[in-house]
Amino acid sequence: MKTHSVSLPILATLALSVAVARANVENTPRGVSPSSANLYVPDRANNWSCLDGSKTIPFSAVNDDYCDCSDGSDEPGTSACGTGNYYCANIGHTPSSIKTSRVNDGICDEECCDGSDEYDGQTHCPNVCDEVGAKAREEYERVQSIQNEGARLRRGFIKYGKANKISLNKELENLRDQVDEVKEALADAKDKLDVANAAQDAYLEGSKNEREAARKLQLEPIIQDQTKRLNYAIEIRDMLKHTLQNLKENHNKNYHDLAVKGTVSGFNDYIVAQNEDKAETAQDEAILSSDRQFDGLVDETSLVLRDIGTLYDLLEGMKRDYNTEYNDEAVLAAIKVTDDFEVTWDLSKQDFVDVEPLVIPEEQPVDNPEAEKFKETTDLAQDAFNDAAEKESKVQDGIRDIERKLSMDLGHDETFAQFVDNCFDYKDTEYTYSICLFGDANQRSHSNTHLGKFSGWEGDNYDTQMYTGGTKCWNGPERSVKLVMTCGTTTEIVSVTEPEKCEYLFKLQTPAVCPVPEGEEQEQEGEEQEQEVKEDEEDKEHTHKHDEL
Ligand code: MAN
Repeated sequence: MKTHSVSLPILATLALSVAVARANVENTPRGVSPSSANLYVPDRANNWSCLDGSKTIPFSAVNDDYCDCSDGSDEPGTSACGTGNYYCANIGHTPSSIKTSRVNDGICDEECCDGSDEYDGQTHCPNVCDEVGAKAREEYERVQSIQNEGARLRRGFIKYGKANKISLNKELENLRDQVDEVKEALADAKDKLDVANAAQDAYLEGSKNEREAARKLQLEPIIQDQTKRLNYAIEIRDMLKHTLQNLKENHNKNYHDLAVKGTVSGFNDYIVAQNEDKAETAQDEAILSSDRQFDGLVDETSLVLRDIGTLYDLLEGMKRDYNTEYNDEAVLAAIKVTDDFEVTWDLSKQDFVDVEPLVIPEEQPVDNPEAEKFKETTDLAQDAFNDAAEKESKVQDGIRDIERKLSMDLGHDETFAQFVDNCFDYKDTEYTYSICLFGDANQRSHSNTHLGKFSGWEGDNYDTQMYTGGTKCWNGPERSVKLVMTCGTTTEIVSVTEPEKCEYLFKLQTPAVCPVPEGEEQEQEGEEQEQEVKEDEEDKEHTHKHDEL
């Protein structure tokens, strides 16, 4: 076992101690940082104690490539202990340290750009600190200039945000002042409209008979035509019914002709259904006007035509399949009726051939100045009411919109005010992603998938937002977005990824999160308070003056 013996006489040690101490500061053992140099000074006996106090060894045993101390502090410059830290001065760049186990391990460590970690001559590590340092300084400058420009822009955002808050509050106050006024105007317009409508209704009621008479005259020919059609249809329907009734009663039951039996049974069903229909439409009476009279005739005609169609189907079915050898007279009579009827019937239209539906003419405008006047008055009242309603909802919508904006958490200095409802797109090879800040996030390809709605900030730094409650993922959670912001001189999405299925990570660079130089935030807060106090005073003064008036 290697040991260290104390050989210097005590006196000589004492005499030398000051000089040694000085020399030690200058000649700090390899691997010791300047800030720890004072810990590597021998005592008067030229001994040295491990930093954990566990052992005292000759100072010469420091960095002798043998590990004496249990904390490894005696070998800061060799890998003998391997657990301590080796300091690289890295002149030209930034000092750094590596684990002592990496000293003389044959690898040029990046952290030691000066190459001092490989000094045993086995591996040559060139000193690249000037070069690396220059690059690092360049990068630092680049980041610094982004941050400076970003901070400048952010100050602009804050200025806007604060001014915007003030103007929103003013606008809100102004709109709230208008509420009573627009409500009253609306109620007033509603009253006027009611009065105008009532007057017009009364007039129209009074002139109803006159209008009715004119309309009756106008519709008389067409009503006559439709009545004729209806009567003709009823006549034919009854004739077909009569034919089938006759068939039912008089056909020869001994023949058991299935076609005849089928038709008779269909006819029985028709009679039953018709009785039910009658029960349902029993209350349909009292035609009030000529228009309703005409409409009623048309409806009734189409019901009769439908019956005719049904009855004809029954007869036609029999005609196709009946047994001609039986020569049943009742059957032959029904076939004859079918043949005669068939030529008058258009199967596709389910109406008689060459018959087109009658078209009801428009009501002739009554040439009456009094009626015109009433109409004009109600139209004007209606327009005024619409205007008042529009004004009222504009005020109410405006209040709701401002209240929504004012309730939003836009950062402690209102930095994000100008981003409310601002949307940003990002295209990757498969999808176009879009996010409207404080709104919704979407993913588009051939269709649109909702990724979530703004649900709040995450953490206290105002640099991460969550959007949740998107379209449910197949066999998974509802889609959601985490939006992480980093400092940049422009505001844009720089990447979108999906680290977990249906959980998206949007990265947004923006000046809004660039660090504001220290002290400035407090300065701003101070200014803010000052501004608030000033506004309060102005308000008080205003109220005071108002009261005096
Ligand atoms: C769609 C997209 C993807 C998502 C899958 C999940 O294809 O929304 O982003 O991973 O659905 O099924």
